[in-house]
Amino acid sequence: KDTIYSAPFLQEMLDTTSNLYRLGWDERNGGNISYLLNEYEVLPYLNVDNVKRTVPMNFDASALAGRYFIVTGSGKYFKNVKKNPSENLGLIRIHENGRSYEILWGFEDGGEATSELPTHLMNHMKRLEVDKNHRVIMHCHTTNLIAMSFTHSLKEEELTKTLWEMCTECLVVFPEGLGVIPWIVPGTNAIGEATAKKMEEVRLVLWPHHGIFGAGTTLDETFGLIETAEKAAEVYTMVCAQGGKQQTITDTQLQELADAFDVTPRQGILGL
Ligand code: 2HA
Ligand code: ZN
Repeated sequence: KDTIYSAPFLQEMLDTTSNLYRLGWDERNGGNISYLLNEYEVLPYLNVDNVKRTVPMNFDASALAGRYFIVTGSGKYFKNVKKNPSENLGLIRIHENGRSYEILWGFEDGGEATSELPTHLMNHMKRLEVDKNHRVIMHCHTTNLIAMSFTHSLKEEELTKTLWEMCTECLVVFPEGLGVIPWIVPGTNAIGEATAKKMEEVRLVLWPHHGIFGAGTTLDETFGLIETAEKAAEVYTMVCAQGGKQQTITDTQLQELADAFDVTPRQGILGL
């Protein structure tokens, strides 16, 4: 077998975690990623009959039984992933019973998958129901989006509208808008369930005073989605610092944009 270090999915994880760290969105052990892999992508690198450890889960992930994921580790630092992938990342398979996962590679110092695994797996299950190409769940601590969760309305329509206004790209990148859940203790099944419910309609869910969850078909696309929303939030921060809006993209212009790029803006946002 080839070394797993030559696997494209592993290199992508190293690049993505490094980029997220460099952007300042994954301080300390902040943030986590899970990336659904096809068995044929894993087989060139691993003997998948060689289970190193099995870890129980206290929720039902049977819809993902037999599926493979590369995931970041609980308590691990994105800063360190590139220099030590096999401690900070793991390749897991969801057990047939849906109640545990098997570690096939990584987490070499006895580690386990991210503390946000309930949210990740619940989101994967939900997104796969609505998008057969779905593969990635990404969580990070985007500075300006977190800041906006203190200063801006948390109504999804109002927050989405502000982000759409801040950068012309936004409406095209996330026409379905952004979901917002209440503040809930992280790492719990409850926050996973609340987030997954939103993921039925949207690919971005804000955890107020904490961070963002994004979903997508590739690491690049999911990262790009989060980057776009965070860029808009950064512009909003500067607009406020400069004294507030004097003009903006109008609702009519936003609709023209949607028509030009053939996207459907979420209902109830544009007052047309
Ligand atoms: O992994 O970001 O939400 C640490 C976190 C928890
Ligand atoms: Zn977090």
